[in-house]
Amino acid sequence: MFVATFLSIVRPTLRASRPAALAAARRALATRMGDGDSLPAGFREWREDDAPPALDADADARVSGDFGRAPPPRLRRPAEELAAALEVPDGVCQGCGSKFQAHEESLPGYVPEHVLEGGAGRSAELKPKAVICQRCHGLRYKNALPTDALRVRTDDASPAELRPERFRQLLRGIARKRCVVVAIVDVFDFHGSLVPDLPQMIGDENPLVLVANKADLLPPAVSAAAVERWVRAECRSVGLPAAHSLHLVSCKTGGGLPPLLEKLEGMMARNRMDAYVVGAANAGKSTFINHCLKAFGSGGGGKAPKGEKRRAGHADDGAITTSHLPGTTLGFVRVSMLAGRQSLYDSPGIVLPGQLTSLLDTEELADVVPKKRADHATLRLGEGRSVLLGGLARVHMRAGRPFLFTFYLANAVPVHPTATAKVAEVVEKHAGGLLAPPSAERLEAMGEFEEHVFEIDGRGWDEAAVDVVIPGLGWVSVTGSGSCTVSVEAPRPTAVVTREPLVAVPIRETRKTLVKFTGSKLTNKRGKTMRRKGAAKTKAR
Ligand SMILES: Nc1nc2c(ncn2[C@@H]2O[C@H](COP(=O)(O)OP(=O)(O)OP(=O)(O)O)[C@@H](O)[C@H]2O)c(=O)[nH]1
Ligand SMILES: [Mg+2]
Repeated sequence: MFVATFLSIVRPTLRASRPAALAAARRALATRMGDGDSLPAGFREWREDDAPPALDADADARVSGDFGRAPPPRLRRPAEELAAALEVPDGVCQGCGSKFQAHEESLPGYVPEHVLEGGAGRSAELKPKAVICQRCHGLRYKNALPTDALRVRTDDASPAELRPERFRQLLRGIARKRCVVVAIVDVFDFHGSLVPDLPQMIGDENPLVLVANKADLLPPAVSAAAVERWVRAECRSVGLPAAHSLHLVSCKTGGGLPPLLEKLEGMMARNRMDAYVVGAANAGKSTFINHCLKAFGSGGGGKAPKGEKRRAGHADDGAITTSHLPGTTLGFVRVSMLAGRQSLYDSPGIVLPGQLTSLLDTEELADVVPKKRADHATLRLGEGRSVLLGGLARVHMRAGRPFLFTFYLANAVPVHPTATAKVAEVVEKHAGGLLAPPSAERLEAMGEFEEHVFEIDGRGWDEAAVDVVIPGLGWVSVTGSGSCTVSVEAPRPTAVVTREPLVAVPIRETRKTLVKFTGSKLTNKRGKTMRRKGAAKTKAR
């Protein structure tokens, strides 16, 4: 096994600026709690076959706060001055921006010849309804690609049209235009969705509107102001140019979008600028544009093809294709805004190689990309304990005092604690079954995992010390007193890193909702076994 590639030390200097009194109080608290073997109030020792208490029943009600369904934006102009509509040239798929072609099914834009002649080739007035390519049709209505060859990959095996390098070149052209750049990041996968060459795409002069999307997935107790402060600090630390404005939103529920839409419309109208929506694949760019279409007067609403159900949350006719597959949009898609005076462009997302999602197939992605807020689990792990995150990653408590580990992952990824000494045996026995995704064969194909080792200094039981991020999968927040060595094994080339905790005070939240997962089951307060949401998908495939 390949060991210790990435050593991250949580520097004591991070705490040096805090008031001395607070530090002393923490030290006193840590001492009262003993040498780390005793637990803070509200926690008890975890045993392998422990029956965990139930999640707080009203957690969902408390959560949404600002990120529930939002009212439409209050706009200062009459609707006819704002009218927006999807406008793609003839011969281009409005779902993904690819040029139509009828000769090769495994290339983007494929439409069978009779459809091309009957629909896509006709002028706008004659078109019965918008034709979309076979790839978009598969993603919209079957949640899958017609063929795996149509996937955007980071390796050189894929055709030129599907390579991230082509998309990067397209996006770099934006820097030469005078426009507003709307950069979208997925706040639940922040470090997996921050495009490193974003500054080169924005250009020096263009105003940047930063949008932290998927706020509906964050734990209930997190305040929007705290998340915004955290996003600003993280952006500064990776050298992103200062944003003109920052918005925490959920493009799924519409929460936080009204002020963003007002701001965007104002900037475009005042400066007579077009706007480009950019970001990593899967960040939610197309979902955002579809919201703009709805808010400014033109939206989906077409019917699903006969015999096929319309999927909730999926784009329909009159909208851009969205899906959990990274690399859905393949070209610029234009939306005319402000009654045709300006344009808003969707763009292809960048598939980043360090993201675990780039290794997964569509079925696995359906499990791993979170759709709704998960039940976040907290476990206390001592030396020699490990937690298996489905078959996709393993967290090991290598040395030091026991710490609390809070797992922020999609619900369909099982959190399975075991002894480190038994990991190989448990993986061998349960791969593809209890420990799915992925299937046993796909796990084999992922090859040897790489181990990343981190030295962690605790900040006491009331403040998370660090987040260990597995880009594309989620993160583990580590809390405790003293120090410990933690390692994470994940398939190459997943870039496991540490960062300042997003949820700074996880303990108070998780104390009430302490959940311990064993495989795909959890037990409620009355001792009854409940199936975890999404657990049906974790059976052997
Ligand atoms: N929970 C949640 N899911 C979201 C949100 N916004 C988008 N999604 C989901 O995230 C996935 C990706 O959304 P898209 O809009 O296709 O993302 P994109 O940035 O256009 O992706 P590419 O076209 O691949 O670059 C879809 O499954 C969306 O339903 C959100 O605010 N909350
Ligand atoms: Mg898209």
